[in-house]
Amino acid sequence: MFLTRKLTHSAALGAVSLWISGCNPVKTVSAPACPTIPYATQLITSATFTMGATRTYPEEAERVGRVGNYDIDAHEVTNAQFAAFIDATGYITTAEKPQVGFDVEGAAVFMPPNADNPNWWRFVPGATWHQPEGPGSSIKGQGTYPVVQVSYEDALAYAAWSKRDLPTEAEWEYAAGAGAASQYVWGDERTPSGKEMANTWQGTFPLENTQNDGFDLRAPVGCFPANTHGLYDMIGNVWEWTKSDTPSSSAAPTYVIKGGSYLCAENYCARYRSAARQFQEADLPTNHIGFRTVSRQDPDDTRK
Ligand SMILES: [Ca+2]
Ligand SMILES: [Ca+2]
Repeated sequence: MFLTRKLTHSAALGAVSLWISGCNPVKTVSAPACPTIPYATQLITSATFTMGATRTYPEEAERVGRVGNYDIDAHEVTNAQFAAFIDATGYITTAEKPQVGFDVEGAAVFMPPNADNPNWWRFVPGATWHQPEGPGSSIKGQGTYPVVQVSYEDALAYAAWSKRDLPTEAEWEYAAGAGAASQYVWGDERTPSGKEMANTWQGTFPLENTQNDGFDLRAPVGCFPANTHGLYDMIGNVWEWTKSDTPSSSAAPTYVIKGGSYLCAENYCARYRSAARQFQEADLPTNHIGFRTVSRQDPDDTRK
């Protein structure tokens, strides 16, 4: 059953309506085998570079970016890593507390629109990092999948516990783009020789996902080729929080998220590029945003 009234509005997600679910909305997909990627970091050396792009969205205007020396997680923070943090600290995530505008625990979940509800983001009571699509879903057997349903505060808390930090947008973009001038970090073709290079959406969003890349939702980290810095899933799989805030008209502060997700398609979003950016309310967890962490040689060096 749907409640179709709009209870809140997110700058990044558009209208979000309340979903009262008696069934599990998750599709079952036969996923290809993926190698196990051990936790590792990659060292990035200081640079001044061109951030942004001129050929796409206006918010990506070219500007000078600067980074110091830092290392960055080779893959997105996984469910297993996040579970270790929860076990060690007893931390309670944002989604596990009553949410602003809804007054119950839960988070935003993507669902294809239908005749009853044109919104594709719906607030699902009970959706959390350990049941990302709401009651009935689970992360059992998904320890190597990226954690989602984490707010900015949750991501920052994990980073602090691991004695690391979230990347600035410049740190993230430099590590993702690796200086590439091409449309995609791997070249100007989205699928060279027909090969999917990242977990995105194939088909017409939001109605048809052909899953040519093998995944309807998230993929285990490291299923797709690493970039030239040895970093996996910088493009696609899940969006990633940065600690770069942005001006916002919403009540909550907003931060830049990077890299696009499994919901980015050619006909919508298309933000699976290093320059792409979106602005996300800090307190709105969703099932397509995760994060990775960095450690700076000089902890105070968050130059822009
Ligand atoms: Ca996919
Ligand atoms: Ca990603």
